[in-house]
Amino acid sequence: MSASEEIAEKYLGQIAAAGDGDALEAIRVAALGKKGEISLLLKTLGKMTPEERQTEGPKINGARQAVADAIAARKDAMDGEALNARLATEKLDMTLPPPSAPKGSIHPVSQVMDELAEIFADLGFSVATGPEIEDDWHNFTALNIPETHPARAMHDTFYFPQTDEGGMAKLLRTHTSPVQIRTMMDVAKQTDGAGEPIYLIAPGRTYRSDSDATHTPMFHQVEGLVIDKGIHMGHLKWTLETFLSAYFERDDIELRLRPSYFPFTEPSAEVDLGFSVESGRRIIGGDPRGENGGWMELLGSGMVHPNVIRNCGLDPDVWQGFAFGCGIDRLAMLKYGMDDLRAFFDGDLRWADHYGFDALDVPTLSGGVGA
Ligand code: 2NL
Repeated sequence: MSASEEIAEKYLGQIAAAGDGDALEAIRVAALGKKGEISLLLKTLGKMTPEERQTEGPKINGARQAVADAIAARKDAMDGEALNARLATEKLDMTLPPPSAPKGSIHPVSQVMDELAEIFADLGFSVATGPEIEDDWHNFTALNIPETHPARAMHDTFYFPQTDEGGMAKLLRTHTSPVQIRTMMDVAKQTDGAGEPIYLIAPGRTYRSDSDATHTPMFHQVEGLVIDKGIHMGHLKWTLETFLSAYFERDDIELRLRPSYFPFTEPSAEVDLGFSVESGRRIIGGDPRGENGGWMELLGSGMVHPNVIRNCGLDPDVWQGFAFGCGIDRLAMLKYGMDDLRAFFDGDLRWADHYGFDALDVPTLSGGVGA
């Protein structure tokens, strides 16, 4: 037996006897490592005569290959044994709960929209929706907004480059009022101008070319509209008080109406909500005239302008009504305590987890949390 064959024989014996992966690795280093016995033997080939190399080369290389193959085979066998051992001893406990899967949550804006729909449903209002891409007529003209009004300016409203077939400017609605305009026009059409009572809220996405800490280019608005006979400001104030008491879950809500101006209402009123401080925290309700109490502006409202009722094909001498508009994002911030409007639209899951509502455990006004 040549020297290389003897060396190979020795290592093959050790490999067969190796008890674990560490022992096998030690054998590999001793034989095939940088300073391993077989590696050193390979280096001697360089100093041999061509004849010697021709006979010794294949032997030494053969030894190297045989040891390398044996190590690989032994390693495979060890892995197989380890797997068999695990399969024989380990058990799956099928009664353990599964790992939790990522779960979505209800966005606070959607939650507030649901709450609004529920509160106003109790007052006999239905929910109306309409297109977000509107035209000049439904968004401005029908609402008695003059051609020269600043809200129509390019820098306040997102206009589309093309007009519609009739040459009318197309835009992203700046409020949900066009939904009410469409509803009133439909009612006028269906009743041949005779009209019938309308009680609705129109929640949805609205757009204005505006962006800072308190304004995002897309925001959510809810508008309310009542059209009936003999409607007056008293109905408006009672409706808003009833709505806000239910929404903020307080029976001591106070409202302050301040004279204002909107082209689509006359008279118009800005509505302030009274707040006070309870145990160091600012809360809606309580005594706004007390220490640290005050008023915060919440919504705009008024009696629907006769021109608007007429523009929709109804007779303002027969039908009167009130309307109001309010930011939903702001309503959510006040009730659930968020401080930065921009976070509403960042899509950060950590924020949603913190403020969002469990999809399977949504608080409802009728049932409460966990109902
Ligand atoms: C505000 C003011 C308001 C309305 C919206 C309205 C709609 C029709 C007719 C008359 Cl179809 N009025 N909507 C009325 C008063 C105020 O919103 O400050 N919103 C955030």
